Amino acid sequence: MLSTEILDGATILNFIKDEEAFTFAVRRRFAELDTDNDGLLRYDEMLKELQSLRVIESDDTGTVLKNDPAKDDEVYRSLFSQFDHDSDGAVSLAEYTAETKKMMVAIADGLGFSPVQMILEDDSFLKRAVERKHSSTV
Ligand SMILES: [Ca+2]
Ligand SMILES: [Ca+2]
Repeated sequence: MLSTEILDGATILNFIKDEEAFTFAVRRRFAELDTDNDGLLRYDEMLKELQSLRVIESDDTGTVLKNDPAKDDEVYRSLFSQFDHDSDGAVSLAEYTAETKKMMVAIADGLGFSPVQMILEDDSFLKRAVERKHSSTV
């Protein structure tokens, strides 16, 4: 499921700074992706995550870009190698956590203080950041 949410950099950074909430979300997502439960994410297991990262990719004006199927495989493989720090062909929980944090910070930096509309997957990290913001502002 996809939904449209308003997001700014502070929302994402606050989520990352909340070590407990962030670690919990990372572990839960990792377990969801690790379909054979061997504690490692291989390329085909990571594909779903990489696809959700592509959805939030945006140009300079903050517009969400549609995926380009022709270039997708190449892009996903290069994203995967970014996660796979030791290049052993699999992403460990430590690699996944480190890289996810880095990407969230990069996205937050890109957003700055001006909120933008983003299309988010229901189980994505950014969606959880938004949900966390809603629940903490009550
Ligand atoms: Ca696995
Ligand atoms: Ca690795």
